[in-house]
Amino acid sequence: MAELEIIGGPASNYVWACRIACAEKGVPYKLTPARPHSPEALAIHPLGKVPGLRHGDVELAESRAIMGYIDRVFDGPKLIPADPVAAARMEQWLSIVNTALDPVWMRQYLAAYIVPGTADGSPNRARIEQALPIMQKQMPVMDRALAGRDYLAADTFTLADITLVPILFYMRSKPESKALLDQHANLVRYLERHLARPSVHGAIPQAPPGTAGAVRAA
Ligand SMILES: N[C@@H](CCC(=O)N[C@@H](CS)C(=O)NCC(=O)O)C(=O)O
Repeated sequence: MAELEIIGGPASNYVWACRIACAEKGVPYKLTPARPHSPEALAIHPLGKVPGLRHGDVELAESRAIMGYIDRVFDGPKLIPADPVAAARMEQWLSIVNTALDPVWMRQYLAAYIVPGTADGSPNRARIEQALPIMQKQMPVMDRALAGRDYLAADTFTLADITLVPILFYMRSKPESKALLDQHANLVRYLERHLARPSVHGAIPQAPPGTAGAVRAA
């Protein structure tokens, strides 16, 4: 079978998620670091985002599509539950992570530190202060969802967990989000548990997004 290639810098939470999916399935892959909007990213993603996937003649963009493909094409543990109700719950939580959490926690809050757009390069306090009240409402929701549970959506590690864990990891890296996270014991326990998973641990980013190291090979 053709070699699978993941395109995107290893610091991207979504690139990391696709790498976790590969590792869970035991699929070897080549990582081709690339920045968003680089020719490599634009060659696959219509909007120039990362990650992208290449596998023989198949080219795919968007982490959900990429991870779904990996899950269906390769043997190994199912990352999308076979049970329709569990699969639907997984989609529900994955959608919440992708459409509600990532835009605020990563694109707004974390980005205010790493691509602040301020004249002197200091963190963009206005964007941080805008994000925090939303995060203060969302974090308890996620914490309650994990009460007494090891996984977000099913009895097994699914695409919902694979997508959430990298985002939670980044929330530990900045002061306000770390303080907020530390108030949510279920989220902290969940993050610690899954960071120790070999598939997750093996691809922990060595450099923050937006830095030169973020696109060097891991
Ligand atoms: N919905 C996309 C989101 C991917 C995404 O936001 N990637 C970021 C890097 S983590 C990116 O390429 N950002 C550049 C941009 O939005 O223009 C997915 O699930 O793959």
